[in-house]
Order: sequence, then structure tokens, then C-alpha cells
Amino acid sequence: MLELRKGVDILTDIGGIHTLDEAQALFAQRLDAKNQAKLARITNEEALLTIANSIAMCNPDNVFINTGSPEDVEWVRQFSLERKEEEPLKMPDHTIHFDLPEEQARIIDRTFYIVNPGEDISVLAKKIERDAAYDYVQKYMVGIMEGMTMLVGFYSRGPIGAKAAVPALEITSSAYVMHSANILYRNAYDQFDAEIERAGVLFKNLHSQGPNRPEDLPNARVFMDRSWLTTYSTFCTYAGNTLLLKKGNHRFAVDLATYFKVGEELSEHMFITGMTGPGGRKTFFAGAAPSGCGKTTTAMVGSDFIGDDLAQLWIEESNGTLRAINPEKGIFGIIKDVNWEGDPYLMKCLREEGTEVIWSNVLIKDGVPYWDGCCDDPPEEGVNFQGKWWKGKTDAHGNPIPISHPNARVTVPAEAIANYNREIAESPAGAPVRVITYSGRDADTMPPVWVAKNPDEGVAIGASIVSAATATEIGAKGVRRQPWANSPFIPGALGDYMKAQFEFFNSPKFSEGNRPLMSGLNYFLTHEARGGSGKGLLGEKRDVRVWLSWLERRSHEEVDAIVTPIGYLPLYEDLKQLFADIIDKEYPRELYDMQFSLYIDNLIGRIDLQAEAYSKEIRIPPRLFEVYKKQREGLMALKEKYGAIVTPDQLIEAGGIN
Ligand code: SPV
Ligand code: MN
Repeated sequence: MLELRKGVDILTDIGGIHTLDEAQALFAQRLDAKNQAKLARITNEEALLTIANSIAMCNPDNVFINTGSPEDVEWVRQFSLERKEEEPLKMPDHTIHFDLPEEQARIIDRTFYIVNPGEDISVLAKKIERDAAYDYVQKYMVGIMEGMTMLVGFYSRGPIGAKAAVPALEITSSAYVMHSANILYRNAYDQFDAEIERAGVLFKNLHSQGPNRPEDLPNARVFMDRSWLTTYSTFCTYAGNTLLLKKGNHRFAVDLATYFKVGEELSEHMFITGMTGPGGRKTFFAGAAPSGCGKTTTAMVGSDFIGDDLAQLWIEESNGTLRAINPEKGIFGIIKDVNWEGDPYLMKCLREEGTEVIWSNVLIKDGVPYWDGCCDDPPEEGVNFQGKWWKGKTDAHGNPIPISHPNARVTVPAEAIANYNREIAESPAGAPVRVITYSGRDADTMPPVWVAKNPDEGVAIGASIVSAATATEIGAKGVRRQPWANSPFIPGALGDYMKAQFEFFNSPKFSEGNRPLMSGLNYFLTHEARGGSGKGLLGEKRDVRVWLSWLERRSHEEVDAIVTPIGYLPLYEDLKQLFADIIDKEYPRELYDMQFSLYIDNLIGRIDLQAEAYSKEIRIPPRLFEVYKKQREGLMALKEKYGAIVTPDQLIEAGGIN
């Protein structure tokens, strides 16, 4: 269980400012008249004390209050250029930011939840006792902004007024971080007091890169104080470590959903997108995928893009529908392998004038960015995340340095993406979601698409995601369990989170026909694993549209499916038709058989792996094991009858269609 406001609030204790009068006196002393006037608009005590204590602790030379006005937003852009945190590029409104070579992704080894004595956290996470965190903050953050300017921003994680939106403060000495926040989050300065009242909570984020030197990186930390909803980040610049409105506050939102809003809200690592179906109807999807597994690409495949990373979900009481908002309003997307064929909307923003873009950790040659997979003939030299680069350059271990880091990113406002549905994305009512997807990077086991037969099986799909390691976390290797693709951001016990999932998706609040379809997706099956004659992936990026379209039809009960122990599978004829209609592609029966045959031993291996791992965790709801047991028995019966590989025709014979 989690208790809010428990233990010492480190920031207040070190800052030493406890009353509004003290805070105002400090502002009068430390802010110039202009910034004092801007801050005067904010009256919420918690917000003001947080700002005052941050000033008292970090001791910046100047304080800049970012109201979100065009003038302030421009000031932040210019300040970042002046400070050389970003450099201008050839294209207007494009800049490049480099993180230190050793800090190109989330520093999971230096990321900790601050806990009170006796509190348990997820077995997948790291924790630090409150006293030890206090000592660190006192040692490294006192005076960390001397000689620097502190920037203070007021944001909302979600459309202002939406049920699941939460206001958040970003306090940083990095203009790059504030510039990124201005692109990725809605400024809520004008409504900040009212939003804190409405939401009943405020997320607080304090960051300083310090002198930004490689030698400080061992001391870099990302701390999340779950009890006080405050993050601390030091000696780093990569946005996933510093712009803690993103994953830092997502973790707090997961906590709130898990411990305080069970059966009411979820906070997920999901894209949100709409597909246009027959007759022009719009069907919205929310889909989870681990970092670096094509989540942004999938999101942009839809006709109505809403978000590519995070979703706050709730059940609307008045009509029993599932709603989703994107806490963000921009993308911080991986750029590796982004190209005109797979990502035309994004490419337009990146290669044509008219969009504000912050590039990070790509190759720059003559003011133009290039990246791994960008083009057929990238330049053979330039400047990249490791400094001066030339083709064939190797690192200290003799490994070739790629043209761009595999976790190189672009920060782009969502409204620049041509298929962004601004109206729905900005609506406090959220997007009406009918389909939930879960996916991972799975070479050999799960089919490209399948649908859960009931909410419990749907929760089990989310619980069972596995994925090959990607470049988004430093030091991650091998195939790992990735529950709900959200596990890096689940602070508490997985069992608690899972219980909230079961309650939410089984909720009696869903009205007839509005309980979402829950499904799995896997784009990563290989020829080698499925008896194919080719090499590499069985499918192509563009096939994603077909899998989503099939789910779209299924969610409106327009296509039948094969009933199998793991869920419903598409029929060949339906897919063939969709491939032809939607992407004008031939879909051979042989490929279908490779993709949708059940490889029983792999599936059983997967179930056993999960059941075994979950059996070691606390408070796992027994329902999960019941689902696994039933699926396992069904699969064993199939194997008995048909052998280790069961084709779709055999599956129809055994289970029929529905
Ligand atoms: C991810 O890695 O899941 C991201 C980028 O979306 S980060 O901000 O690093 O979390
Ligand atoms: Mn993410």
C-alpha cells in the first residue's frame, strides 16, 4: 500500500521555507520585477512553496517564470541557443541537442523510488530509503544552480479539465528541458490554481544538469518520491531522465490509478489512435508496446493520431464508455529507421519546412540531420552523439559507432503531424476507445494479431508481454518480460497493478457493447522461427494497418474468428481482403499459415515462464493463474491431436469459429 504525504518532504526540509510569507519574501529578494509579477498570478500554496524551496535549495542566480505566452516560449528557445544547449540547423525552427555520449537513454541503474521504511516496491525497480535520498539531495542539489538560471513552468498532463488530467510543475536549470516541455505538454499557467483544486494533486519536478560533464555522470540520479509526488533529477540531460513530466510523473499516475482509483482509472504506456472504418466511422485504439518496439509508428498508422507514448484511461459514468487522453501534446519519438515509406507524416515534419523540431543525438552534416535508416546514401562524416564522426569510426572497444544513436530522438509538436485529430486530442471528454492492444518484440511465439475471449484473458495478454531488449535503457540485454509494456514505470507490486487491471476491465460500469476488445499484436515473427524460406521478419511495417483494420472490424462484430485456447484468430479470407483493400498487397495463404499456426511448445514455454515468474511475486490475483491453466490445457489437447504445430484449418476443426 502507498501512503501520500508520509515521511519527511525532502525539498521542504532542505529548502526550509514553510509559509507563504516566507515564500513571498524570498521571491521579492530573488526574482526581478517582471518575473515576480508573472508569479503573482499563482496563489496555490503547494505550488509556491515548491518553487520557493527549489530556489532556496538550488540557489540559482536568476529565476525565469514561463507563463507559456508566445514571448516566454520564444525566450526559452533563444536562451537554449545562447547557452548552447541547442544549436540551430539549416531548416528554420529546427535545432540539435546532444546528450553526453554516456547518457543517451534512461539511466535505469541510477533511477530510484524514494521509499519509507518497510514500503515494498516492484521487484523490477530500485529503491532508496528516504534518509539516504535526503543525504544525496543535500549533498548534490544544494547550490547546484549557482551561476545558472532556474526556469519554472506550469503544465497540465492532459487537456485542461479532463477527469484524468493532473497539473505539474517543471523546475529546471536546462533551457533544453523547458523547451522540450513547451513542445510536449500543455501550458496551464492561466488555470494552474484551479487545476490543482480540481485534480486534488500536483506533480512536482526538479532537475539540474549541473555542470553537464561526463565525470559527474556516476553521480547522476533520478529519484521519484512516491509519497510527495516529487521528482529529483541531477547531472543528466536526456529527456527521459530530466523531463520528468514524462516518465517520472507517469509513474506517479500509475500509483494513483493502482492505489487510489482502482476500477476507475488506468495509467498506461500506450499510444492512442483512431482508425477510419467502413462508412467513415472512427474507432479509437489504445495500445501498449515497450519502448523501441514501433509504438510511434503504430500510432501514426491511424487516420486520427492522438498520442504515441502515454494514455490516461477512465470509464465515463454517464454512458459507460472507455475514454482516453494523452497527457502529452507532442512526440519524443525514436528516429531510427524512420523513413518516407513507413512514416510519411513524421517525415514531412522532419524534412519540410513549417515544424518546430528538436533533434537529439543524430548525425549533423552541413546543418542537416541524418540517422540510421534515414536514406540510401547518408553522408560519410559529420558530427554526432560521439562528437566528430566518420564512416568506420570505432569506439573504445573497437565497435563501429553508428551514424546516430539507436535511441536518437525527435521532439515534435503533435499538431504538426498531418493525421493528428486536434479536436479529440484536446477534448476533456477524451477519445472513445473500443480496442486495446498489447505488443512486444517476439520473434517466435505469438501470432501477428489475436483477441482475448474475455476481460480476464485480456488482462493476461497485457501481463504476458515479452520483448527483446531495446536501446531505450542503458545496459538492457536479452529477452525480458515486459508486463503491460509498463513495468519500468510501475512503482508498486505488480500484483497490485494487476488487480487494478482486472477490476477495471471487468467493471460493471461499461455499458452494453462498450467493453473494449482486448488484443495482442506482434510484428516481429521471423522466417527462421516459423519454417519460412526467407530471412528476417515475416511481415512488413505497412502490414500494421491490416492488423489494426481487422481489429476495427472485429470490434464492430463484422468479422468472424477462429476460436483457440489463446483467443480469437482472424480468418484467412478476411485478411486477404483487407490486405488487398487497404494496402493493395497480395497475402499468400502460405504466409498466413506461417503467421497464424500455433506453435504449441513455444506457447506452453511462454505460459510456464510467466506462471513461474508470477508465482514468485506478492499478491498476484489467482485469476491470472486460472487463465494460464485453462490455456495450457487447451493447448496440450491440441498438441495431442495435431502435433506441435497446429494450422489454422486444424484450429477451425478443433475450436470452430465465432
Ligand atoms: C521510452 O523510452 O519509453 C520513451 C522515451 O518514451 S523516455 O522518455 O526515455 O521514456
Ligand atoms: Mn515510452
